[in-house]
Amino acid sequence: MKTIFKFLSVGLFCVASSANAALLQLSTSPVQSYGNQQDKSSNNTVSGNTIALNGNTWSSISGMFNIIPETTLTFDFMTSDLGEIHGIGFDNDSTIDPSATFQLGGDQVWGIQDYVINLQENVTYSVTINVGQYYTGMFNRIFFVNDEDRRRAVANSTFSNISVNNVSTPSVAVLMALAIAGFAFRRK
Ligand SMILES: [Ca+2]
Ligand SMILES: [Ca+2]
Ligand SMILES: [Ca+2]
Repeated sequence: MKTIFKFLSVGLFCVASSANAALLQLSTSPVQSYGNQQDKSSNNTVSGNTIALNGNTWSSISGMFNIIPETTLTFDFMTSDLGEIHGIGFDNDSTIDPSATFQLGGDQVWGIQDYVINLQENVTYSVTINVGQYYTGMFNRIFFVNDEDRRRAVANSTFSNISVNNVSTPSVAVLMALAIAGFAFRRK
């Protein structure tokens, strides 16, 4: 009986933990140019769950993204050379849209401003964006902005550990509570 509860609680804990973590496998999908004439260099590198953009680069990666009101987008962000716009968002075409772009920083004001950070170079920031509170629906690409309109642009952006989370927090909380209850029961 004790063993059953042990497996049950461990199982529930795993479900609770994994339900909210869906790391994007970026390298399985080709990177596309985004922003039409905005994308000047298309200089990006992708490996695993990391995309790095260099110069004046706007890129997107195809996928099926169902954004519901509870959806959050989490990732780590780092730049070693600040540009004009560092940002991220979801779209269904390659035309730029400030209402879909969450700006993280840079010295040009553009897009949704609620997640702007006073970015310092060479510092990694863990970011969580409540995307579903801004827009919902099906989107066929996630895009990344590294804007710097000058010759020999040297700005860069690195996004890693990107995950789109569609499980509402209460569901996870309930599963966690069940798992903890399982552990507590087992201890008796
Ligand atoms: Ca530009
Ligand atoms: Ca668009
Ligand atoms: Ca610009």
